[in-house]
Amino acid sequence: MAYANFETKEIHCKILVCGPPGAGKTENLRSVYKRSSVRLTKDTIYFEDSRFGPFEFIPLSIGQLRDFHVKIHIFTTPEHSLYPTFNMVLLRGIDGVVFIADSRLSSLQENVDSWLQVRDMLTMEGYNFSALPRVIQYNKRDHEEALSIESLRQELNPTGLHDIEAVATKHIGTLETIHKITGLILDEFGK
Ligand SMILES: Nc1nc2c(ncn2[C@@H]2O[C@H](COP(=O)(O)OP(=O)(O)OP(=O)(O)O)[C@@H](O)[C@H]2O)c(=O)[nH]1
Ligand SMILES: [Mg+2]
Repeated sequence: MAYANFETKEIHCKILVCGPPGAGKTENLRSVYKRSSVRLTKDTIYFEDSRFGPFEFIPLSIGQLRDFHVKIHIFTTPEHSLYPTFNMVLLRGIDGVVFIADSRLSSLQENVDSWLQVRDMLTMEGYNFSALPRVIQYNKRDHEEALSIESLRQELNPTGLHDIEAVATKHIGTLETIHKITGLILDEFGK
């Protein structure tokens, strides 16, 4: 749950970035980190070895909401993690979910399966999935094999969630995705 610290004037949100293997989760984090101006770590984070640990994580400052600083914690975890208990801990207190879909025709089934897995996993963790802020990103729009947005929407987004096109390798749509999910989380928080 997003929370406000009235002493430090900060709002913290936790965002899960998920999607099938190879869809571009790490590439998204790398791009968001590169494009964001306000960083919360002293040292540069390197994503060169995506297998450096059981999860990848970046903390960012995203801006102001009234007189509060909004800080977001974005993380992604490998689909078939060897650390189930660890994953369970990571999945606590999520405020919003970004699903990175691979736009290629050959990945369609994997996208569908992965999205269902995310829903089941979070439901098992006690979330009301349909009430959780969610954004779908159609990545790899530059790929010659990319399906039309209409087809992807039909398969992955029949209920009309917020969605966005991206080419993570060219930094297109990456930070916009994070802004979108953060906006949805803050709307909820405001209620
Ligand atoms: N053409 C193209 N390639 C992309 C794009 N985004 C990511 N890739 C490439 O797709 C491959 C997989 O990207 P990753 O970011 O490692 O995917 P991932 O979702 O982190 O994969 P796992 O960690 O294995 O689950 C890499 O070679 C990326 O450079 C894109 O928008 N367009
Ligand atoms: Mg990765």
